[in-house]
Formats: sequence, C-alpha cells, structure tokens
Amino acid sequence: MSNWPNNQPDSEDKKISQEYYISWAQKAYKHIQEEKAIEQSDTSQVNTIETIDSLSINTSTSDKSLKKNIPTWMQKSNRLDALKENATESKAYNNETSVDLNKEFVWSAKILANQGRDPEDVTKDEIQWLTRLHQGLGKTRRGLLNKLKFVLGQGPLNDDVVAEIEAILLQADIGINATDYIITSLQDKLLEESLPSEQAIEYLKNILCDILNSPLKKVQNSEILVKKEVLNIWLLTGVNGAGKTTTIGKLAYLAQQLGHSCIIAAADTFRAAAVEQVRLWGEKTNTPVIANPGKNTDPAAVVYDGLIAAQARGVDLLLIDTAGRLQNKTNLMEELAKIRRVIDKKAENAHVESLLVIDATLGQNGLRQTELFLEAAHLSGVILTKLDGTSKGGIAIAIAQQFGLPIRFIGVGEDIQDLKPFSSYEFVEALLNE
Ligand SMILES: Nc1nc2c(ncn2[C@@H]2O[C@H](COP(=O)(O)OP(=O)(O)OP(=O)(O)O)[C@@H](O)[C@H]2O)c(=O)[nH]1
Ligand SMILES: [Mg+2]
Repeated sequence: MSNWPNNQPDSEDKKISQEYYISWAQKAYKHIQEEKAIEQSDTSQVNTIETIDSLSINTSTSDKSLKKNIPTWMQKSNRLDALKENATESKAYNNETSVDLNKEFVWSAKILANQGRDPEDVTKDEIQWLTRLHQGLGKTRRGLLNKLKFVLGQGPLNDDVVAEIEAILLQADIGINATDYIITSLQDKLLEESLPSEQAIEYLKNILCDILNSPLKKVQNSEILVKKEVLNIWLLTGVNGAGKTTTIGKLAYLAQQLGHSCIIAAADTFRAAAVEQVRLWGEKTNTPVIANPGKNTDPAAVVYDGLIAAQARGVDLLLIDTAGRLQNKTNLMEELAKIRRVIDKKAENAHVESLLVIDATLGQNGLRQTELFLEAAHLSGVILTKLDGTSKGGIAIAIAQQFGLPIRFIGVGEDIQDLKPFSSYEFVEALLNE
C-alpha cells in the first residue's frame, strides 16, 4: 500500500558523523520550507532559509566554547530538550502544522538519511511522524537506554547481569519468550567478543529488528499493499476501545492519499453509536459507508452487503469495522468466525488481511488478546495503537516473537494522519536511539 521506507540500513551507514546528519537536516528543512513557500506563495520563507544559513556560519566563526562544532540552533534546542526531559510526559507533541529545526528534527532526518533518502525528497509529514514516534517512546527509551548501557558496560554477561537485562526487557513489555530469545542471542555474541556498551546496544537493535522482521519471511508481501486488479479486504478486529474505528478512518485516509478507492462496512452493529462514528470518518475521508442501522442487525449481513457493493463498484479496498464487545466473549468470537466465513465464501478471489487492533498501552494484555482472536479471525497481522500514550512499545516485539504475526501499522495519536505502515528500523531506533 505504501512506498514508506522499510529498509534497514547497512551497519556501515551508521558510522556517518553527526555533522553529516546536521547538514542533511538543514537541507531537508530548507526543502520543506521551500515547498511550504511554493504552496503558500509566501515570500516569508526566504528569511527562514537565510536564518539557517547565517546560524551555521555563526557557529563556525563565533562560538569559542567546547561545543564549537554544534550549530547555535542545536545548542538552543538542547536546552529546550533538557526542559522537555523534566516536563511531564503527558502530551509529548502538538499538532501544529509547522516543523522546527530542532533536535527532534535532526533525529528524524537521521532516520530518513540512514534509509537512503534524499533531503530534497522528504516531507514535513514524514518528519512530524518520526518526531511523534520518537517522543511517544521517549519515556521507555530513556529508561531502557540508561539501564542497558549501565549493565552492558559491566563486561561479560554473568548471571547477575543476565537477570538485570531480563528485568529491564520484561519491564518494557517485551514478554518472556522474546526476552529469553534476546538474552540467548546476546550471550552468544558477547561470549564471542567483549563489546563496549554502545556496540552491544547496536547488536541488540539488530536482534530486535530480526524478531520484528521474521514474521515477514512467511508472508508474500513484506509491505502491506493494496494489490492491483483484485478486491482487497481488511478486516479489523479487537477488544472494545482498542482503536478499530479510529484506525479504519485513518486507513481510509491513507488509502485515499495513495490513490486507492475504498469503502467501509460498518459491521459493529452491537453499539448504537458505532455506525454513526464510522459515518463521521466516512464523511471526513469522502469514503462511502455501507451500514444497516436497523436494530439487531446481523453483522455478517452487513459484511455481505459491503462485499456486494465493493464488487459492484470495483473498489480497491473494503475496510470492515467490527464490534469489540458483545454479550460475552464466546458470542464475539462466534460472530467474528461467521464474518470470516462470509468473506472466505463470497470473496474467494479477494486478498484478505485480518488485522488485530491492539492498544499498546495495555502491555502484556495484548498477548492474551492475540491468543483470543487468532483462530476466530484467522489473523494475518497486527495494528498497534496509542504508541503516543503510556505505551512501553515492547509489546510489538512480544507479539512478533510469540505469534509470528507481523506488525502492519502503528498509531501515534487520534488525528487522521497519525497512522503509518510499520517499519521495524524506525521503531527500534525510536526505542533505542536517543
Ligand atoms: N492517543 C491515541 N488515541 C487513540 C489512538 N487510536 C485510537 N485512539 C482513541 O481510542 C479511543 C477508542 O477508539 P475507537 O476507535 O473508538 O476504538 P474501537 O476499538 O473502535 O472501540 P469499540 O468500538 O468500543 O470496540 C478513541 O478515543 C480514539 O480517539 C492512538 O493511536 N493514540
Ligand atoms: Mg469501534
């Protein structure tokens, strides 16, 4: 569905100096400002570009401090960052449409540069997205990094160090299975050679990326794609409040951005307000919604209507919203199984993705939910929401390791643009790269 970069850069690329990234970020910033200026036909952007240039010149000529290689704007933003570190974690980002050339910008630019991107090619949206991801996982990252650097810097992995690493990983919601696997891999490596803590963390990043990427070896597409010339059906399931309906809206928006035609089937007929909520997202995204507002409507019948409409209109993508709660769990699972049977029977040639939506703030609960939905919905992947909240993020690794399911999308906020295809590289960097 997307051309969102998912490549893990070569380790060689990681050795590039900070100066390179700062200069890359400046170019990207300049490019974004120019694009903005073209859009607005506003001459004010010229001043900003001049300011960046003059700030860089200032740095090399007038700053006599130890930080003389760091541009003035970076030193300022470091101070801002220190303030941010002390501030409460509550709402780490705002929704302003502009971006500032600050430490977060440079971090985001670095992640894009490492993926082989051209600074003249990046968008404000990409920078904002990475910033939100980095900030969303900020609390976990700071906890993880400080502790890991300390224990990994202590030399060989003796029993005490292993126990400490175990505790750190479990606290980050990485789960028992994945933690065992990570410890074994770390032990194998660190028995071979003794690594400084920075390098041990780089190695840990590789292990985490491998875990997150391994489910993709079993599936046809490493990226989630809306396939051409076939009906694509994405069935979204999950417990109540996980973020299914919001995610449907965001996916409809994303599909639209990528030029795919889309309709939504509102198959949560349990909650009175559910259909209305889907309709609002339909209006926001100009996406037709198939619903049956009658009382006690059979959700499988709505799915059937959705399939007929999607086939008749020849749309690329049918998104199906489902209920998160029924009278009891058994009913919910039976209903999902029925929906799945209708899809498999009536749309044999369709490409079906069955995606479990999980609220990442609920930690290990996500594993129990995956177990519950796996069979009834024939899950093919997972969408993690609320990574902007109090989520520790590790649940992504736990799910990939324990169930072999790929994480397909992640959500970092309530707004329409706050959902993107998952990239293991970006996620692991947000988790372990300050
Ligand atoms: N902060 C944050 N909030 C989110 C995110 N995704 C969804 N939400 C919020 O989570 C709440 C529940 O979202 P819904 O989409 O209604 O959840 P649902 O799974 O459809 O819930 P039911 O219909 O009751 O089963 C809403 O307030 C959303 O705005 C996210 O990525 N970040
Ligand atoms: Mg809902």
